[in-house]
Amino acid sequence: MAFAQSQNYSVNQAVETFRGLDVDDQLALFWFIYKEMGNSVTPAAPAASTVSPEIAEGLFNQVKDMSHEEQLQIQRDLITGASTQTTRQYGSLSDTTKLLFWYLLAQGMDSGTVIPMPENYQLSSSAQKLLDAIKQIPFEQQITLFRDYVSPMGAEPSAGAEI
Ligand code: 45D
Repeated sequence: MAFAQSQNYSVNQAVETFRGLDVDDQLALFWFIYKEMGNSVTPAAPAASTVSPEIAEGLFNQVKDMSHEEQLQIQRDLITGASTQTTRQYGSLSDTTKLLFWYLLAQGMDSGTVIPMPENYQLSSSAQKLLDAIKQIPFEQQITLFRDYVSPMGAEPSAGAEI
């Protein structure tokens, strides 16, 4: 389909397609994106003024200490928008801090503190197509895409209550 080759590739369209995938397929695709990005993220970091590393790390440290099953459940809950203490805390972060949190999770998978991808996991063909398309868009637009993708995840902190 022209989607992947299109010069006028739309970030919004990609985000919509991403969200339309099965929850597990979204997680797997996000993981493969992380693997593709390699070390290109670190240089972008100083550009950010709206990121709170301590807050992202605080939430990540909570998740790191949970069982693998709970870690996976939390990531699925973030995508589906289920309301739990963790997803409400996530919902109170700035968009860039949310992105940093996901980045820390992926690094945790690399270092063994977060549940790893099953071996030989096969992306669905629609997820694979989207991955191929995302690889072709410029880095700045990729960042916008990922930020738009993670921004509405999680749940609203409830008013007047503890998070
Ligand atoms: O058993 O300006 C499956 C900052 C199947 C700095 C599974 C930045 C079943 C400021 C569900 C697949 C660094 C924030 C298991 C910029 C099964 C700034 C598990 C940029 C186990 C620009 C799947 C940040 C799992 C960027 C657990 C660009 C999958 C960050 C988990 C990009 C996947 C972050 C995860 C990315 C993917 C993070 C955690 C791409 C994370 C991806």
